[in-house]
Amino acid sequence: MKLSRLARLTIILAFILGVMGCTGQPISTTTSDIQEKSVKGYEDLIVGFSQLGAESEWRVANTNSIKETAEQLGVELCFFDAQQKQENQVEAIRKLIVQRVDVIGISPIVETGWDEVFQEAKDAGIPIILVDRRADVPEDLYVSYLGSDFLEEGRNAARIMADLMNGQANIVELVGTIGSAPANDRYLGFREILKEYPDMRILASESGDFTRARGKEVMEGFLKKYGNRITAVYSHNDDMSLGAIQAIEEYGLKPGVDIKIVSVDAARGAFEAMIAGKLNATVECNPLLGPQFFELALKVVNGEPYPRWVPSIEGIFFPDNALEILPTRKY
Ligand code: GZL
Repeated sequence: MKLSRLARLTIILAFILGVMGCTGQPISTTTSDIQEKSVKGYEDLIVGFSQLGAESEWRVANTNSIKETAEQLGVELCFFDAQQKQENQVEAIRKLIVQRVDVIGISPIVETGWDEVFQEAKDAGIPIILVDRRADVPEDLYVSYLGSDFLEEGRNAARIMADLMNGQANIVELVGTIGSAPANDRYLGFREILKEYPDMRILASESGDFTRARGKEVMEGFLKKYGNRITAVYSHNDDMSLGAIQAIEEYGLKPGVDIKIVSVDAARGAFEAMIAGKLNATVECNPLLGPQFFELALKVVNGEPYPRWVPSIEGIFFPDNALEILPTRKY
């Protein structure tokens, strides 16, 4: 029987990946290994993870948490960084299927475009856990979501800004990656609360793609167009806020004073900016999801009960105690 080129390539890839563990270490296969253990421990787990990239302090901390926790628990981790490209995440899932991992974790860069490859994982009997970001797929294509309530983060940002600005503001908004769950929901949650404040207007809203560089560029454009009419910035993450701070200073205004800034993530850089009087509040979005992820993965693999959503534990931070809290921050 003549095999197609794709079939031949898949078999070769399966052989290579099959004898190489996810971490590149050969997996020793003895008779006892072949007889599946009834209940697995962390040291028996082979976990695949498709990370979207390394665009922000938050993402780097999220990756470190996943890798460090796998190391501590003795989990075989097969980790792929998609460098901000959805097609690389799709390819990673297909490699993890060939690798026959026990479970796949993924932080989908955008909400749509996952049905086909998630179905392939399901057909291969490999459960998918959504980590950090959600995907817009049928409920049966993933087993659980571990992450934040981005809508509530947006609502909290609006509540804080209304309080800070006494219900009167001309706001510019730095939006996260277009199409991503955090950007979509932080956008909606903010507007849901803003409806209660007729004197709080959004002058402009544009994506800075969660990066510091783009956040600076977009803020420069806002300042060019609206100048000191702007009285407040709502930024979907701290990296873009730090870029906006630079742009505001270069424009000749004082960030945190002339233009108030409310941000999301609660990364170290935000605490440093609050201590410097350049940022007014940050709504925490916790990236340290490693421990919760592997605990959930083990339950899924062992068929133990687990929730469809494991919410992250988060707070809201202000300048008044930023100096005291900064040393305790892990990211
Ligand atoms: C939110 C996460 C977002 C962060 C950004 O859970 O997906 O992506 O808010 C990061 O800093 O880039």
